[in-house]
Amino acid sequence: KTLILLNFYVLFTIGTSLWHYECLESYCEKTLTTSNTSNGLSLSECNILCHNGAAIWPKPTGNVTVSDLVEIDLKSFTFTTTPQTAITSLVTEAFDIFTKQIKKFVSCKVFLGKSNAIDVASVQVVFNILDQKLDLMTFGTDESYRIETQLTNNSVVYVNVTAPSFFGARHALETLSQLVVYDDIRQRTLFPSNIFIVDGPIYSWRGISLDTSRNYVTPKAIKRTLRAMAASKLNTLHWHLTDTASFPYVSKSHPELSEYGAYSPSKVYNNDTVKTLIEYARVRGIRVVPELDSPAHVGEGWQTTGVVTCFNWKPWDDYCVEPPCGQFDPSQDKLYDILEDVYGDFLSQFDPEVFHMGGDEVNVNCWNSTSNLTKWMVEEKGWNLTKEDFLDKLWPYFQDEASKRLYKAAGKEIPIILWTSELTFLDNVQEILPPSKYLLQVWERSDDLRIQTLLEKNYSLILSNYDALYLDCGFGGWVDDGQNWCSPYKTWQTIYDNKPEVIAGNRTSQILGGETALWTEESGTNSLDSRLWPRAAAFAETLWTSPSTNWEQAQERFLIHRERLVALGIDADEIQPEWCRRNQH
Ligand code: CP6
Repeated sequence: KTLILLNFYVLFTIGTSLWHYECLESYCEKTLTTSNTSNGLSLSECNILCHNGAAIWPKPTGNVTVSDLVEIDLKSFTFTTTPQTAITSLVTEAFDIFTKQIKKFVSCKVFLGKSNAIDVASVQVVFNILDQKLDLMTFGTDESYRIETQLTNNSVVYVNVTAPSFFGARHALETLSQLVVYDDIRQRTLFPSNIFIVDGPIYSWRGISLDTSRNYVTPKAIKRTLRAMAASKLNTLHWHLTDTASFPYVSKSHPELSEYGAYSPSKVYNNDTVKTLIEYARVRGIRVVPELDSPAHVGEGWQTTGVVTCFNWKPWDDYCVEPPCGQFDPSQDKLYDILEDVYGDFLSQFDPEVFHMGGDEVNVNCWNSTSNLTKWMVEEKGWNLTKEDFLDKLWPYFQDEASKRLYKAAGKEIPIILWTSELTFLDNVQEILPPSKYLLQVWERSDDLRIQTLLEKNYSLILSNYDALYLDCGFGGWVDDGQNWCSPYKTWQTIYDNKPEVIAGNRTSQILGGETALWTEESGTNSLDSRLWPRAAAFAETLWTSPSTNWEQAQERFLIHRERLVALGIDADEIQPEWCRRNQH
């Protein structure tokens, strides 16, 4: 009897602790203190502003006033801008995206307490974009904007958007799209006629790193990601295009790389596809930064070139961190000729202001087991076959030769990004990788003291610390021992609270920004949306706003933003029962 009772007790307590669910709290009153309530809003109007109109994601960094809802005609949005300038077509396209987007966003059950008969107003957006030429996101691009409205005799709402660049102006459109409200009890669209918003990002590099080598990701899925990025004001897609497992990029000069290296003739990114994706990104304020990872993380595709060693060697854990193994043989002169060609293909297609050369996870034993390479090291170079000489001499030799060819292909010294590695943690790293020429992307844990050392050595950093920002973890078990290789699942709360200021202390100015990363050993087209979203949007606010508060103060808005992503056709993951949102109104 005691046993049975104990059993019941255990089952009951486990059951309640696992399944007891509390809806996330409303913070309406807190929001309204920053809104102008002079027109005497009723409680249900408060809910509208709180849950829709004032739920801007990411939260603006400057002053926000949003009030005085009027009924508007959703089809009446028009815009004016200085005519016939270089960026007119960009503005037109961005506005087109905006008008389609607001139709998708305005759907929520709301009840407007007051029933004032107000005229149906039209909305006229006036753009004042200071730099009329800038049509590419760069390091220095000012993405700030300012929105001010004027209501003329209840029939036209003028929305003045002032921005230093097109990229700020398009962010203003994202913000405006989040202010449209649909009262689906009286079936009318509402819009705040009194808006004053000053906003701009704290960190300039706000990205997602996407691996399309371990599993192919369809261009359609990448477009969904770009839409979600734009809605969250993320501005950088770091495209980890190739790795040991596959080479899906169709190189103009070396088409054999994808012929041998793609998973199938259809699982490639040809020139047209890449061009379309880059343009799709650009009008949404997103730069695409390509990565050609080497000297490790190469293999499939390079079969006919003879410049890769250790390819698919076994046992793999003697020669690399994950199968299949593969690494460039730096002693091969023709390696650098091929690299120059392929870098040229990437550069002419992507026209990036910075190039990602990867550089992660080199295995010294792979090089040490390659006899023609060790012979060359000893006989031609007079180096020793010690770990020091592999790290201190051979690897820098490769990096030097490869970067010279990159510069040659670019016609200038283009800045380079490298992942942190044993190379970047050498004592004399500044001589090998001058901080004026190299940016480092950190994937170590946020509490790794070597990050401080890099900061002291004056490197500018992009944060992708794996303890918060690696989103690849699925159900595990892709290795034959059944081990789950990805690090544990990161909650959006962990991601939101991953503050660059805490990591960098008084050297925050050296943090360019950060990227959540999606490695695709156990993800790909089918899981892309739910791995990335809404979690990548959590980090978008951390980077844009640099919030002084933690996730608890953001959760209400975050839930609403998740619904916007769903409205944009993104299969963002669920994070609470739908019941909770319905009962907030
Ligand atoms: N592939 C490449 C990977 C990883 C890295 N580079 C990786 C390492 C550790 C974890 C997850 C992914 N799969 N090219 C590291 C930068 Cl936990």
